[in-house]
Amino acid sequence: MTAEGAGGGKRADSRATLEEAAKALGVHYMTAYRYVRLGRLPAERHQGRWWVQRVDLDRLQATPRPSPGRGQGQSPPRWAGPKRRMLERLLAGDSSGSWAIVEQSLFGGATATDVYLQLLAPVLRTIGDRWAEGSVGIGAEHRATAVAMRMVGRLGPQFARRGPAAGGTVVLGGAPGDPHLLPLIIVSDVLRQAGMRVVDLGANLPERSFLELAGSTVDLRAVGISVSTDTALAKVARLAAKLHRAHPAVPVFVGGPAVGSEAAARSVGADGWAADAAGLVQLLRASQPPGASQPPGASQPPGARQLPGASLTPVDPISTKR
Ligand code: B12
Repeated sequence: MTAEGAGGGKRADSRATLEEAAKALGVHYMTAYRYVRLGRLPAERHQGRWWVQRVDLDRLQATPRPSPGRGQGQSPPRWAGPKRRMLERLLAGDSSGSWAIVEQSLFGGATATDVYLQLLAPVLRTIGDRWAEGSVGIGAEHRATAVAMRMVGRLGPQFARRGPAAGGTVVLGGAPGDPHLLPLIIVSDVLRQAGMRVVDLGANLPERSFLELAGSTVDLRAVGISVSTDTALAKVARLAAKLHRAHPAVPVFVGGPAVGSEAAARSVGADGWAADAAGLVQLLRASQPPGASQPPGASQPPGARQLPGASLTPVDPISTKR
């Protein structure tokens, strides 16, 4: 432990910097900072640094973390309360109330990926279902979406990973004609957190631009197309066929609410499908051995694109012809 000033002796041992506290707690500095902001770890700021009392640090270390669960395996009931409250706050258009639920979840040990996949995405789907059945109006749905956009913007930096990303670049874009942007931000953040390099092309990209941008990506590893609306499916089939022609060795993955199964993805010519962003991470990991980037121009016969959990039917050149 170190301490500022010339206090020395007892005083030097009685305090720790927030960096030291984070290390002692085994958490990232930003997590420790969040503890301070949420009042869980008392701290004082001196000369630009945060200091905590050793006794407060010991107390926090002795307290079990009220974790809502980490990663994929947590039990749903732990998210039931946060989901219910998030639904209520989003439908009320309450930005700060919604963000408070996110902070509480992070504080309780959830990762930012958990917040996306266990909290935000399911709640947005509920809002969509309620809109479809007529119990939520279009105004409330748009207002909730605006709040969700702000939350995703605030969470974004948490997904940044230091160090080089291995194994090529994933190009991810929304289907032509499909305005849904949130799924792209969420999926690309989750891929980044998993250590992958992602180019997020955003929503509703014209086919030609999609092809150009994929073509100019030197180390293209895979292409992901997000499809939320059924009306975009025909364009996705066309785009997938063109991507296959231009990049025969590069798998094209398709997902989103308009593609609810592997069979549906297969019918638009995809090489693989996943129900959510975590599934896409698995698909990508399985599609290429770690560290082995595809040599440019390397080609495999279409039938050899054997990916676990992926659909493997080669693109039908007739039904998807230009
Ligand atoms: C917010 C929203 C909007 C916003 C979009 C704002 C924005 N900029 O993003 C607005 C209000 C603009 C909008 C408009 C419309 N919407 Co809307 N919208 C939604 C809503 C409520 C949430 C979308 C969202 O962000 N979800 C959160 C994300 C993270 O979840 P997700 O999309 O399921 O993504 C996960 C997986 O699917 C998967 N995934 C996603 N992409 C990919 C890609 C790959 C490669 C893989 C492997 C996996 C994968 O991983 C994600 C994370 O785990 C959904 C409801 C829903 N079920 O999603 C409806 C929904 C998508 N919309 C729908 C509709 C019908 C429309 C409209 C056509 C309505 C209309 N008649 O005007 C319009 C679009 C108009 C047009 N031009 O086409 C329907 C689509 C139904 C369908 N199958 O066609 C939905 C499903 C609502 C419903 N239950 O009916 N919408």
